[in-house]
Amino acid sequence: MKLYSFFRSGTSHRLRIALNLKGIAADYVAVDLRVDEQQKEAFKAINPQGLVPALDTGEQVMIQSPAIIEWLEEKYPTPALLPTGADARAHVRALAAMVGCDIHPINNRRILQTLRKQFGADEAAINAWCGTWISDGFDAYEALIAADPSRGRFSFGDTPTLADVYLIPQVESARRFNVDMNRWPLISAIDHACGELDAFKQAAPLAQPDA
Ligand SMILES: N[C@@H](CCC(=O)N[C@@H](CS)C(=O)NCC(=O)O)C(=O)O
Repeated sequence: MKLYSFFRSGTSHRLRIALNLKGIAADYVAVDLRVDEQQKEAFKAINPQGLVPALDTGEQVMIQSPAIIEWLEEKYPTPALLPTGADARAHVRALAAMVGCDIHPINNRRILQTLRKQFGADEAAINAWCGTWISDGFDAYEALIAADPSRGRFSFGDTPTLADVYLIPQVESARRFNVDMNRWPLISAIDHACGELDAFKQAAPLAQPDA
């Protein structure tokens, strides 16, 4: 398999974690977002959306990290990223969606570039923008996990799930935008627990060949 990735991309990071948790190796192909390589014809032939990640399985090229991670879960069911039981699965999927649908997309590079270029935002404004939406999402995430009797060392239970796969890259991004993580002790504890696992360590931005 070939993984088209950028070290600092949150969506690439979440896919790297999922691949590592499943024990699946993929050759790393760096796409440098700093020089807009994702917009070049060569990459658009792989993903016409001009976004990373993409996963070339040899049989097909897959895009959209949620779709790829669901494909991984179906194709390589163990270890499972979703708990058993429809109610628990809905809860874990909701936590993942809070990050994947409601925090990450509005802090994405192309949004920030538009804020800079068309709306004159400086770096302080960019940090404030990202801080607003990360804090809004993390406040709700922290409240949900605080209220969940099934919470263990991770977002749900004592093994990493899809929720952690989405959460950890967003914590990484929060730090990059100078968001003070002390406000969310439960999320910080989960970040610490994940940070002890090789699957997460090896997926970290600074562990990538293009870092
Ligand atoms: N919904 C897509 C989003 C992918 C995405 O936004 N990727 C970002 C990096 S995290 C990207 O390639 N950005 C390029 C740009 O903003 O121009 C997914 O989950 O795969």
